[in-house]
Amino acid sequence: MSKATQVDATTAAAVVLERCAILSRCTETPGTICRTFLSPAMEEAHAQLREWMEDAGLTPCLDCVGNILASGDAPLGTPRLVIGSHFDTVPNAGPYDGVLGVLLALSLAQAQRGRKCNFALDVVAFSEEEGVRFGAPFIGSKAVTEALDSELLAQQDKAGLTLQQALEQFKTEHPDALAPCLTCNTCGYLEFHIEQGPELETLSLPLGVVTAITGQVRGTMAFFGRAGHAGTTPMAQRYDALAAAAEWIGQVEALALATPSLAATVGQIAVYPCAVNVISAEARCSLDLRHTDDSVRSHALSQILEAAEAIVAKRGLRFTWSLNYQQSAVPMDPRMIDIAERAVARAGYPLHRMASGAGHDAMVLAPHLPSGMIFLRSPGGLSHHPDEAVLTEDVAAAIAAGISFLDEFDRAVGAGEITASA
Ligand code: HGY
Ligand code: MN
Ligand code: MN
Repeated sequence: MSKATQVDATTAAAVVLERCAILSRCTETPGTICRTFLSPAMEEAHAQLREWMEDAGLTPCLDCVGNILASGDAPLGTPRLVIGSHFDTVPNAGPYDGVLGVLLALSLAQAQRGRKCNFALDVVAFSEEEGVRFGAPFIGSKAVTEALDSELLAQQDKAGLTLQQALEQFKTEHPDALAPCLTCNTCGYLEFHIEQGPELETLSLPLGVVTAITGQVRGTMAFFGRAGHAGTTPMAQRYDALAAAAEWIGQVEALALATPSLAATVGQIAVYPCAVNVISAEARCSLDLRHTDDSVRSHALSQILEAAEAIVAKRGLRFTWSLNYQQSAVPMDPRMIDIAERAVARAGYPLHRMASGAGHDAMVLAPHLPSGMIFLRSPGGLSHHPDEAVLTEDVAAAIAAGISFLDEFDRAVGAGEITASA
């Protein structure tokens, strides 16, 4: 292993975990972890990340969607590798989803300092991956790879502010924030992330190399009935929107249980007028539907919409469906998979290729850059939960594999297998 690999990965792992704990205190809800897009908690995290990025010898730049891209010093034209992840969270989150990838990247930048090689290492922290505030995920990584379209900019948060207005407000507060973009000559993206599922733990493996990221559809299903008196309206004469939604949610779950590898989740429901003694007039449900095979996912969506049609026909109600987000399954770059596998093996860990059931910024970068992901085991397969965990020895394994990845990537750039984008 190279000189850098002598870096005591366990000591470096302890620093990464301590920093995860520090960042978990940048939260909108003291006592739990919640850090949403452009919130004051995110601003606190900006300050802390910039300090650590400068300590690692990088130059951090804030952009006008709240991403921070921290660049390593290198002559103009040097090919660049970006390593990072997101640092926003879901509500009541765990301490590792996203931020662990940013802090592992910083640990590698620290280990890389002063090393002479064919590429420069940049670290990125994306500001909005979860889609909590505006219902649309990946705003941070989308902003650096493509323009944010007018439909996305018009999405509103709970306070009725559009994304466009929120970005204008942020720009006013941060006039030197740059236009979102990757440094020129960026030729690769690597993301470390907790698996967030049970596969690696079931196999007793510390690391996994991701082959593809599942595609997903997110939307809102709204049922419309008629409000009525809970005491005087006979059961057979009701147009109960919440009862219709409940029937539909049960059918969504049954379909997913009957379709191998399909994941379907109704995570939100809003009811109107939401009173104990009033029959519901409206019930709006979120739908998150995922499968690595786009045709299976789209067939499942048709079945879910047909189920809603049958339910409202039977009950004399109506429904509307609005698609909020659609993303096809995305394969990782074969060269990055190969480099990651060589790195994991060189670091002395068993190899395991796997698909990702969770979405990640790498799926947004992949159409623009050779992209790869390395997963760390999730104890209990738990994530999007305060008990989300990661093992110190697995963080040390990721650091050792990451340092080997830098060596292997350096060889690949030197051999012309990966070149700087035009
Ligand atoms: O929802 C997801 O797949 C990811 O955690 N944003
Ligand atoms: Mn997440
Ligand atoms: Mn994540």
